[in-house]
Amino acid sequence: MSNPFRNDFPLLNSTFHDKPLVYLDNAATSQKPESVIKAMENYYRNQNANPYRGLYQLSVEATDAYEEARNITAEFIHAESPREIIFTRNTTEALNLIAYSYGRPVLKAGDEIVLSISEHHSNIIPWQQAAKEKGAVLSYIYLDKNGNIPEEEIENKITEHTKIVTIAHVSNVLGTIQPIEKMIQKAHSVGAVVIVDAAQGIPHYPVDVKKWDVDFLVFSGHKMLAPMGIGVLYGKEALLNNMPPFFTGGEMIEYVYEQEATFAPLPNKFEAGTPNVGGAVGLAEAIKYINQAGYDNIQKIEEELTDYALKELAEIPEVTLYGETIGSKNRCGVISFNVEGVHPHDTASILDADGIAIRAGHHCAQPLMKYMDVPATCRISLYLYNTKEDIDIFIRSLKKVRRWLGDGN
Ligand code: C6P
Repeated sequence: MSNPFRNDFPLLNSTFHDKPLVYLDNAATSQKPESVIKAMENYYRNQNANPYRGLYQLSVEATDAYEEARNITAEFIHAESPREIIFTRNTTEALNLIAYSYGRPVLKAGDEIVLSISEHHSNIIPWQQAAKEKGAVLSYIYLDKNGNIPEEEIENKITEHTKIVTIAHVSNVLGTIQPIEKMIQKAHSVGAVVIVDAAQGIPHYPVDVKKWDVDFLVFSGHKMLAPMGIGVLYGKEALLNNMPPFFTGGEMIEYVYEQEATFAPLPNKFEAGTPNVGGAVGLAEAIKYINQAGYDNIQKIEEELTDYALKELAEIPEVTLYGETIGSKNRCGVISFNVEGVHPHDTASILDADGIAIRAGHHCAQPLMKYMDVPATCRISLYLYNTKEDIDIFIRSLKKVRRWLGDGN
């Protein structure tokens, strides 16, 4: 069956090394549909001005476009109010903001920050830094052999010492979907605050911050069809109101005196400097695209392709697969693997020569690599525009890798 979305993505019709592009690195960043590219072009052609600062019509229009993007984002994740949506550059910046403005003021010596061993470096290092400064400790939740968080780990690690639980909804290495609702309930029962890193979740699964009762949630636009340079921090209004600003400067103030300043109300308090209006416009259009495509349809395509790719990979004897098994409801189309006797970088280079884009390396998750006892993995990651043909081309090329580079051939 032909894919109903593929033709909306101009870059997918290009060739690389004279071969049609097979793009299987969606966990790193997604391609952008024509509608997002056009919306941004329209903004820069017809509406561009510095928002908030000008009293002239064009600046008012830029402000309106930016605030409309905030409203659309708030509705998309079911936030109570657009004031709870802070635009950042990306997930990394949003996590740093929380660690700085929420973590540092509340943490004390002996407090624990609970996180999983599969977190991305962006959800580890900001907490290491905050913990070092405050004498707090990072307490890791370890995974079972399929990459799931076991229930006992939630029970044992989230305790009365826990002040913060910070967890990725979906692992960027194993594609495992973690039991965040259970973790939120447990964390709240001990009075801890929960941050969900939705960078790999929100491109594929709907988010309802109210239903989850999550305290903070972060994601990047570029992994969900929007441009790079725009990200989102959601925070409950009461928490955000009590937090000091992260960056300071223009437009985040109420009044500036020679020796001190008062700060603007939400969300401006956390958005110092000229914002990325074009990026926010692109994000709003990406949200419209996802809403129109429908998460159900996105998941249906991805589930079929994930099962197909796992089945094909499992039939290659030299391939080791990591993460949940075929047919599991606990995983998405992020698939890590290795080819026996071949360095992942070599595998990726050979595939690249056939026009196939995959990621190889530690995927910014070195503690997980150490836990899995592998130096690196190859990773394919799927999105709504991928096809069975993409997988077939990938598998054909992968079979060459072992023939060319594997031990004893
Ligand atoms: N993972 C990957 O190839 P930024 O770079 O700020 O947009 O996103 C950081 C980030 C945070 N959390 C998770 C779970 C992620 O997967 C990522 C980004 C990409 O896996 C690039 S390293």
